[in-house]
Amino acid sequence: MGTALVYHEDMTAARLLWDDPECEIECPERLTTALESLQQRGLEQRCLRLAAREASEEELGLVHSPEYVAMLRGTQALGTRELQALSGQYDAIYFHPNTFHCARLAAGAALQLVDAVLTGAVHNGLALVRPPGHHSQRAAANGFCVFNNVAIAAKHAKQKHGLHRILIVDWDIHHGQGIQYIFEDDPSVLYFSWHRYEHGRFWPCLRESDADAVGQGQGRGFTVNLPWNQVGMGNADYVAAFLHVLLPLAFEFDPELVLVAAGFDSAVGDPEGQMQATPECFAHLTQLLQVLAGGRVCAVLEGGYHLESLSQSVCMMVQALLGDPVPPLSGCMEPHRSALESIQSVRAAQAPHWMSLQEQGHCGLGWEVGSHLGLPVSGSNSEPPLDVAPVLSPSTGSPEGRLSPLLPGGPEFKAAAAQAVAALSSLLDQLRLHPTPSVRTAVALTALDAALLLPPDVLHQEGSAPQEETQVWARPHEALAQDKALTALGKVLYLLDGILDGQVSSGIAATPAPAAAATLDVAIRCGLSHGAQRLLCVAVGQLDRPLDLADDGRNLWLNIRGKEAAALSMFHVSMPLPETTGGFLSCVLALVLPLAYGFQPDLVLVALGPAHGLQNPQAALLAALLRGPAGGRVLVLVEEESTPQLAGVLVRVLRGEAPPSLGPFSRASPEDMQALEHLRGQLGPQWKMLQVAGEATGQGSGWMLGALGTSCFRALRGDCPLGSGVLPGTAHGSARGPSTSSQLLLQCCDLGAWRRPGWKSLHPGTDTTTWPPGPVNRHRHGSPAAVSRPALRPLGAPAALRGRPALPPTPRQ
Ligand code: Q9C
Ligand code: ZN
Repeated sequence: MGTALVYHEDMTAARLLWDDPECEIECPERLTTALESLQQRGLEQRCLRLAAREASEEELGLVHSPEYVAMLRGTQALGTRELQALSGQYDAIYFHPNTFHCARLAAGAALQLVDAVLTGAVHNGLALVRPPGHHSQRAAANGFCVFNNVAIAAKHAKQKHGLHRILIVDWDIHHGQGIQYIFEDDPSVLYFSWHRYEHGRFWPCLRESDADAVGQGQGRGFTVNLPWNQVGMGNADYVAAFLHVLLPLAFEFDPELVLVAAGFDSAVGDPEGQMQATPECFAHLTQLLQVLAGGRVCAVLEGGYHLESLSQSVCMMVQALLGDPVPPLSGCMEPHRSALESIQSVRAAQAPHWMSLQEQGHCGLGWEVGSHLGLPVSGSNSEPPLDVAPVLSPSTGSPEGRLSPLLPGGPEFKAAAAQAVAALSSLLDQLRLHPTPSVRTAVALTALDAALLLPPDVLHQEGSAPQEETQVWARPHEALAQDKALTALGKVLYLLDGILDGQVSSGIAATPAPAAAATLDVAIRCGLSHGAQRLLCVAVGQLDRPLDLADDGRNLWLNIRGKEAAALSMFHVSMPLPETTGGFLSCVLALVLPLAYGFQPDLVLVALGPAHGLQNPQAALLAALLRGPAGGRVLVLVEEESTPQLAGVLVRVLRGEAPPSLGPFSRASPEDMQALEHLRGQLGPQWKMLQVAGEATGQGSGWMLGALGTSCFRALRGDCPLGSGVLPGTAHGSARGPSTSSQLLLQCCDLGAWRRPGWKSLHPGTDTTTWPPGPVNRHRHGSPAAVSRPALRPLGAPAALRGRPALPPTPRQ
C-alpha cells in the first residue's frame, strides 16, 4: 500500500504546431520537468509506478457524446492546416495528430488511478497527464482540455465501483466549468472550485463561475464556487478557504473518494494565475484532504505553466501523499480582505444547503457578542454582497484588466516571481532545510506499547533523558516525585529532544494520569528552552495552563474541556468540548486550525489529559490535522491508563495514515456554535485566520486591541518564505552573522519583495530580526555543544522575557 504515480511518455507527444501565444504554455516540458523533479528528489522511486493506459471509447462515453469522440478520432489523420482550422472552432484549444492518443491516455490514467485506489492496491496517487481535462465538456474541447479526465473518473467510480459520494476538489486557478456542467444536477458529486474571477473579467468569464452558482435541481448545494476577485492570493487565503468553506462541507458530505483536479497554475510564478501560494501550500492542501474518505485521494494534473513552480508543487503534493511530514507554511498567514469577502459570499450562498454553515456567521446567535455591546453586526444574508462590481456577461469578456507594472501581473513582478521561485527551489534542494527526519514516528508508551502492534517503520523508543536532568525538571512538581512519573518524564524529554533535533518527526508518549499536568508543564518549558520559537499546546481535558508560564507570544495555550469559552489573552484560549460530530468539527476547523496556522508554531504538543472526553476517531483527526502547522513536529501525550486502541490510532495518524471516520454528521448545538462565535468575535481581530467575513465583525469586543494586534504578530515573524526555526544553527533574530546559513536566510527574506511588491517592512533588518525579543537560547539545532542543558535554568523563560510588551502593529497594506 502506498502512492501510485500514473504516467506515460506518449503524453508528451502532442504539442502546438503553429504560432499561438495563448496556447504555447501548454507544452510537453510540463510533464518531463515535473517527472524529473520527482526523480531528483527520490519521490518517484517511492511510488508505485503505473503506465497509463488509453481510456476506451465506451469510457469516454461516460461523459462525452459519440459524435465528439468520433470527431477527435478523425483528427489523427488531419494535416496541420486542417488541425489549425478545427482548433479555431474552440476556445483556447490546439489539436495535434497525437492529441487523440494523448487525451485517451490522460483519461485512462485517471481511470487507472481510481481503480488502483478503490481496489486497495494503493492508498492514494497522482496521475501526471496532458492534455488537462476540467474545461472540456460533453461535446466541446476548451481551455487546452480535450476529454474531461476527472469527470470521467468520477462517473467510472460511481458506475464500476458503486460509489455514492465523490468529492472533486478543483484547485486549478481556472474554473473547471466542464466539471460543473457535467455534475450540476448530481448530488452524488460535490464539486468545489476556486478560481481567478475578478468579478467575471477573467477567462472563461462566466456568470456561472460566481459563488451564487450552487447547482441545479437535486444537485443544489453540490456545486461550490469560490471566486477570487483579486490576484495575489497566497497561502493564508488558500488555507482559509479550505478551513472555512471546503472542509466543513466535505466532512458533512462524507465522501467515499476525493478526486483532485490538481492544477498548479494557482501557485506562485504562474503566468495565468498570478497568485502567490508557495509550493509547500499544496502539500498542506493535500494533507487537509487526506483526512477525508479514509485517505483515498486521487489527484489528476490539470494546469500549471511555470515549469519550476509546477515541479516544486507537484513534488510537495507527492511528498504529502506519501505521508511524509511537509514543510511548514511560510510567510504572512493573514488572508486578504478580498479573499475574506469571497469566503463570506460562498458561505452565504451555500448556507441554505449545509448544516455546517448554519448558525455560524449568518445566524443570530453569534451576534450577541457584538450586538449587546451596541456594535454593528455583519454577515447577514440580507446585506448586499461586499463585491458589488457588475459581472460581465459571458459574451463580453474584456481583456483581463492589465495592472500597473508594480502589481502582480506586471513584467517586473513576473521576473521577481520567477527569480524567487528559483531561489526557493535551490534553497530547498541544496540546503535540504526540511530534511525528512530518519524516524517518522517514535513511541514511548511504557505499559501501553506492549499491547500495540507497531508498524515496522515506527521506532519503539528505549532511551530516556539523563536522570539528573529529568530530576531537575521534575523538582518543582510534587506530581513528578514518584518513580513511575519520573521514568515517564525521562522518556518524554528524550522524545522531545529527538523531535527538536530533527531526528524524529513526531511521537507519542504516555504518563501516569496524576502526573499529566506536571509532565505537560515540563514539556512546554523544555520545548521552549530547547529551541522551539513558538510552541502550540493543545490541551484536552482537565489541564490548566502553567501559572507562571510567560504570556510572551512564544506559546499558545489552547484548552478544550467542559468549561465555558474564554480567551484570557491572545495566547490563552479555552473552549468547551462539543458533544456532536458537527460541533467537534467546527471546533477543530473554525478555531483550533486557524489559530494553529496563524501562530505558525515549530512544535505542537497535544495532551490528552484527565477526562479529555475525546473519542478515538476525534483524537486521531485532531492529531492528523495538527501535523500541518509545525511541519510534522507533533508530540502527543496520553495517559498510561489510555487504551491501546487510542494509542494505536494516534501512532498511525502521526506516521501519515488517514484517521478513521467520525461517524454520521450531527449538527452542532446552539451553545457550541455560540461559544465558537464568541471566541471568533474576541480573537478574530488578532488572529485573522479565524475570520470568515471581509469586514470587521465585532471588532470592538476584542480585548487588547492595538496592543497585540495580529498585524504585530506577523511583523514579529517577518515574512521569510521558509519560516523560522528551520535553519540549522540559525533562526530569526540571529540572522545577522556572516555564516552561510544566515546569509541564505537573508536572501530568502529578500523574497518578501515579490510577495508584497513595494512593501518595505518585509526586508531583512527590519521586522525579521526583532523576533524573538530578548536573549532566548535559539541555538538548539546544531552541534550538541550548543545545547544548553536545563539544569541551569529549569523554570521557563528567562526573566527578561516575562511581561515583555508586544511590538507595535504593522498594517498589512
Ligand atoms: N485570452 C487550464 O489551466 N487562456 N487551462 C485564455 C484568454 C486559456 C487554461 C486566455 C487558459 C486555459 C487547464
Ligand atoms: Zn488552469
